Amino acid sequence: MADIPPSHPRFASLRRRERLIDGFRAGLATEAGLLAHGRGEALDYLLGEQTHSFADEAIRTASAMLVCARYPVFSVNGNSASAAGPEIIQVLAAHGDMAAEVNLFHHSPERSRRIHDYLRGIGASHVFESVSAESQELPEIQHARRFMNQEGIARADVVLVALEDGDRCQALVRSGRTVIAIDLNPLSRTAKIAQVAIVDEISRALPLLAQYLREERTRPRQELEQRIASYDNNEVLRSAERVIRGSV
Ligand code: PTJ
Repeated sequence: MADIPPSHPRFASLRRRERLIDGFRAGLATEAGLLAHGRGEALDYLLGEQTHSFADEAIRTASAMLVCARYPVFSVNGNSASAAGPEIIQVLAAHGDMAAEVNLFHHSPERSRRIHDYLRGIGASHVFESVSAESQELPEIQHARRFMNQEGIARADVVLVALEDGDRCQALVRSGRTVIAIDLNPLSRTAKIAQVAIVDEISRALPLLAQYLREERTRPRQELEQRIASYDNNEVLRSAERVIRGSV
């Protein structure tokens, strides 16, 4: 990791960039992933690199959905593993019954296995790979993202996706699953299609999600269901867009 002084005004953002570069060098992320991260950085800059109240509301609702879920799965790609590996583990641990599944846009068996092994190595106990000998397929998508592990997303009722493309998000929703998306772009198809869009930087959002999961595991179901019912994703996206437009 480059030697960035903590006094640098954009220390946190530069550290996050270094994580992506390290992930790329370790073979977790792709070149395209570095570009996707740059787009995220630009949006995060416009958001003031902070978790806004609209994101907090989405994270709280996501926490309620994950607690109420029968079987939730965290869909992990090269960027999310690189940018937020330890924070993904925090969320899995805070939930207790949530699995992870490696699902890649630019799929290769080697990179999928590498990300799987990386997550296992840092503490994930239930990690699957979407592409396996007995995968099931999501209808409507042509590329490798259509595969679902039989023990993972194929069985899931709630899927948490991060830095995801719109086609897969849409196919997951159409398949009857509830989708929670983390995406810094409130205008993306993913953010609009997901039932809950967390417009926040992934490594900042996940520790807060882990905190809420720990606090809410024992809350009455009815209270959590009320929160889910009163959540308005369109309003959350409008608020995020207002902040972004207001800062340019
Ligand atoms: O590892 P792979 O092969 O599965 O590929 C992963 C990438 C991210 C390259 C692939 O899914 C992709 O091309 O994604 P997109 O379509 O560029 O979408 C990524 C979205 O995530 C964009 O809307 C970005 O603004 C957003 N984003 C980027 N970095 C972050 C982010 N959102 C939250 N936190 C970030 N750090």
